[in-house]
Amino acid sequence: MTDVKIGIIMGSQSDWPTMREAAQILDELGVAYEARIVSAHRTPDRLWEYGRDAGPRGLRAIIAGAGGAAHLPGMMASKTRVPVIGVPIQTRALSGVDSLYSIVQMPRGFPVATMAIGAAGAANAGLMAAAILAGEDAELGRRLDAWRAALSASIPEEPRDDD
Ligand code: RP5
Repeated sequence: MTDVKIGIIMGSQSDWPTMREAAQILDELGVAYEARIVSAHRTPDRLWEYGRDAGPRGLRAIIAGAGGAAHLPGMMASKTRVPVIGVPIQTRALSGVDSLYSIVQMPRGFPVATMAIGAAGAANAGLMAAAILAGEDAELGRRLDAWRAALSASIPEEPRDDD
């Protein structure tokens, strides 16, 4: 067992600019995580080993991003009962609708908590993972509350003419 409770996995190096948004949120909230490239199609054995070991290693949530035929989150959810948060990567060919549909339409019994397409989805995945951990970590809960309050406070009440 390690202190790392959140795994961020992605199908390709090309997913990292998006998935880094999840990592940045976890950095801001002081949550330890690991980031790994695990591809359902290109490294299936790595996927299997990661899913087999995730629970015993102490992971509490896995953020999984993939694009196109995005089978990584669903396959991971089939291999471990550690909650899987899916991030559909925006693709050039189909704008990420392919990724979204691949991730969101899981059969009954093996859920993936599917986020929005792209960067916003990755950031929200970080927040979702932190919220899961906050259930057992009151200090983290307070940091998450403060993060949310700061975001609310940053929203102006009236629009500006700055264009
Ligand atoms: C998926 O294929 C990855 O998640 C990535 O989004 C997509 C393209 O991968 P690369 O060809 O850029 O490595 O498996």
